[in-house]
Amino acid sequence: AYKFWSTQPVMKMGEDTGKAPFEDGPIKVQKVEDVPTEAAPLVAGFEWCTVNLEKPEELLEVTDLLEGHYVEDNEALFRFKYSKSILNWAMMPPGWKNDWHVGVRASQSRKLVGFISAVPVELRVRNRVIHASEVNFLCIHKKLRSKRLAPVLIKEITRRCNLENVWQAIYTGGTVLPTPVSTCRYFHRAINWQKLWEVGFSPLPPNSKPQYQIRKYAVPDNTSIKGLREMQEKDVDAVHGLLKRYLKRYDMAPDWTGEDIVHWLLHKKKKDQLEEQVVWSYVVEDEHHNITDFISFYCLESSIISPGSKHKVVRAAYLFYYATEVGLTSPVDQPALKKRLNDLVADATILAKKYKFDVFNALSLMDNGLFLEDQKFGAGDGQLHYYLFNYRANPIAGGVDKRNRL
Ligand code: YNC
Ligand code: MG
Repeated sequence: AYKFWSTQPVMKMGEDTGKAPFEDGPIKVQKVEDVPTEAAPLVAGFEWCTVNLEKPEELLEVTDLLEGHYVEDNEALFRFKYSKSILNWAMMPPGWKNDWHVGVRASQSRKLVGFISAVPVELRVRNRVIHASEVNFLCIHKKLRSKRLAPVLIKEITRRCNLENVWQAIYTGGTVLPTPVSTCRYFHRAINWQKLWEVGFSPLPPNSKPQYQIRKYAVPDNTSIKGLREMQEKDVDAVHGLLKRYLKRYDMAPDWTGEDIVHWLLHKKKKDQLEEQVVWSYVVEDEHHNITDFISFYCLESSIISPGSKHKVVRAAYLFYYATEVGLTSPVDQPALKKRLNDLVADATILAKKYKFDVFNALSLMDNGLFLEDQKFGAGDGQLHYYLFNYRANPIAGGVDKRNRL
């Protein structure tokens, strides 16, 4: 098993369990001058390319490949549908490199049949910050599956990261590989229950009726936190400080600059009026004009695969970063924190409804265990495993454990 992964610098399955804590650190250390300057050849009939996402026609090729061939749920009812704007957002953050947008084309037809990407990230694991990359959007055309092409793509993105003196990476996925550093569960909060039921996403519980479910998931029209408003450019420093302090609570988190905050949290309305909004961020400004909280979510649609369906997509809001000062005393005032997070997420749900989302998704990470149940999120069947490449790390207590402690 794991013919490919057993050759890679990742922890072996079980290497981390039942052991006394060990020291976190790189698995193997290499030098840029030892990295091959050319890509390994692909099987006959295929060739490497670097995809230029700034060219609309190339961006479209990636959205098309992903729309037809990217991640599906276990029952193959839905497939992630990444829009052009979300791909721009996800693959072109500060410091992005064109070289890290790697494609495979069929030599004859020029058709894009494979893709993998990486973006730079300063990743803190416990008390060390790793200059790493985040690998995402690995996708192979359905007709080319199970031909051992994925390892070739993974080795090529590794080579291109190594050439830039990047030796560690973080990546996530639903499949079990050696070896998750943490594992989370997906939770879903219905907003448009009727539609979610019609498309087979939400079940009708035994002894319930559609009208009961609709009532259960109803949300008010207006938000309740005093001073809650859309985040603006002028809030960047305050949100940056707030998030830095809040993320100290966790063993693994990105170490963002102010520029990252702008990119990941601010919807730039003026840049392109036509561009669809990807991220929604809100702050709470108190009576002294201090920013005491922020919360954000992003939009990701899923196509409904069944051709006969009356609905074409499910529009999902994914809870993104948040932070608060409330209850963040030392020691933490758990009831105050819990109350505040519930209020923030309740308001975020109201806003997600206002912007026509069908469902609000969240993972069992950060402090989400403090509000998931009260805010009517239900556990989904999906898990998300977090992996580190070329880094040995003690397991990070996942949200799954946290959830069990509720
Ligand atoms: C996966 N998701 O185990 P072994 S997530 C990593 N991540 O290897 P083949 C994966 N490895 O077991 P197929 C993987 N899925 O023999 C499979 N593998 O050691 C491993 N699906 O290759 C698998 N996107 O080509 C096995 O398989 C080997 O044709 C088999 O292709 C796989 O983006 C795939 O789910 C996933 O498009 C491309 O099924 C294909 O099935 C597909 O015969 C739908 O491959 C879309 C999908 C994955 C989303 C994601 C993160 C990817 C991370 C990759 C690892 C990065 C490592 C760090 C590199 C940078 C280092 C630095 C510095
Ligand atoms: Mg293959």
